[in-house]
Amino acid sequence: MSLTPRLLASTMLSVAVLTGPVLAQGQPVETAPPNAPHQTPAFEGQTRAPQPEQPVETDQQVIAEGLPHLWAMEFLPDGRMLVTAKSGVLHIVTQDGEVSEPITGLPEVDLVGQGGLLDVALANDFADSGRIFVSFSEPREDGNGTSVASARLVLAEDGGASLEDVEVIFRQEPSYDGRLHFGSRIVPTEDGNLYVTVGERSDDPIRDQAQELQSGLGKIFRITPEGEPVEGNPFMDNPDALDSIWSLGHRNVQSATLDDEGRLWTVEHGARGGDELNLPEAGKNYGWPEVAYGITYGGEPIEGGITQSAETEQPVYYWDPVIAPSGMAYYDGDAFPEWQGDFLVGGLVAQAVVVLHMADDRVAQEARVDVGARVRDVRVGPDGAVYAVTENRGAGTSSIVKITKAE
Ligand SMILES: [Ca+2]
Repeated sequence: MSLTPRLLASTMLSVAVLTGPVLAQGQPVETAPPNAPHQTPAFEGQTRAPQPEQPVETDQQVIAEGLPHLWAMEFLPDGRMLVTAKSGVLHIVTQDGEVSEPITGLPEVDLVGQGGLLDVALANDFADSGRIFVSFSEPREDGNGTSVASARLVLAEDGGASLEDVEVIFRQEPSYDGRLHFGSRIVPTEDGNLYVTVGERSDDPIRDQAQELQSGLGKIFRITPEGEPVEGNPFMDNPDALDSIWSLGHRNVQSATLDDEGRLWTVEHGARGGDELNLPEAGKNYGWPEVAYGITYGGEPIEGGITQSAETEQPVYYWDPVIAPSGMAYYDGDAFPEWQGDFLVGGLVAQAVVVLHMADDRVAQEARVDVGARVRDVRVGPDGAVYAVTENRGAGTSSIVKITKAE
């Protein structure tokens, strides 16, 4: 019996992981006690949804390792992966794990705490324009803040690329001298505009600005590719509000994707026991920090410990304890028929790809594909496989893990 090349590669690089039903079927995948046991969900199924009857078994293969500390990834039309290194450069990674020279030329990033080069997205017309968007923590005279730049990615014969026409198109204001909660994700919409998610900069009291319409902290924005507010944004007619705001009352949104109807879904980091899935709608208030699940890192109630209010939107789903969400994808590939229409959410603390099976805009089932490392981003490849970017913060390195269905 001879080993096929594929099996050889698998032997060298990967560990087959069976994510089978280790726990009782139909029970929640989370078995740890909640941080806020006295809090109750607003409706049935808002947290701890049951596992599927038959969780999908997967194979996992490390296709690239020892990469610089990455934050995000996007597939190029040719199947290669464009990744952001937190230090402020891009790389292109092939399916064989070959890594390009650093692609330089982006604006300087403030590499502090959670800051650095963050998300990357391809413009809808990338095939013609080569246009990409990146988000990053921008050093400013009065601190730092999340900004978005646009650039043209010019692919080179040698497998690398260069950047041209680099321009900062959007700046979250105000700046703040902090290390935490920059967000962020960039989600191009079908009409070519962009949703941009950010954080509220974490510290009390600056975080209160998540509730203020004159402040860019703790918001989701909708902007044009030139960085202008999109006509029809919900607060355009309000002279006391930023025209670019789409929704408010967010904490630190590091997961975002569109579904097959073009609607934006997000997962944001909560405090201890308050990560939440939302379907952010125009002009609505998602509560932070006045209304939230969970408790503070110090174990105290958040603000008044209020979890429900008529003034604010309930999350579609929440996690206590947290998964610590990173990237997010809507699954529409062919390789996992069971996951059609599901959300795949990276979990830093969960060290897993969290699979949310949806029904009527609620989470009907939650499963987890254990990756054994902090998952920093999740994408669906052109082959329908799921790709997880992992991080080892201690070593400052990342890997890319390809997840396929077990044979
Ligand atoms: Ca909320």
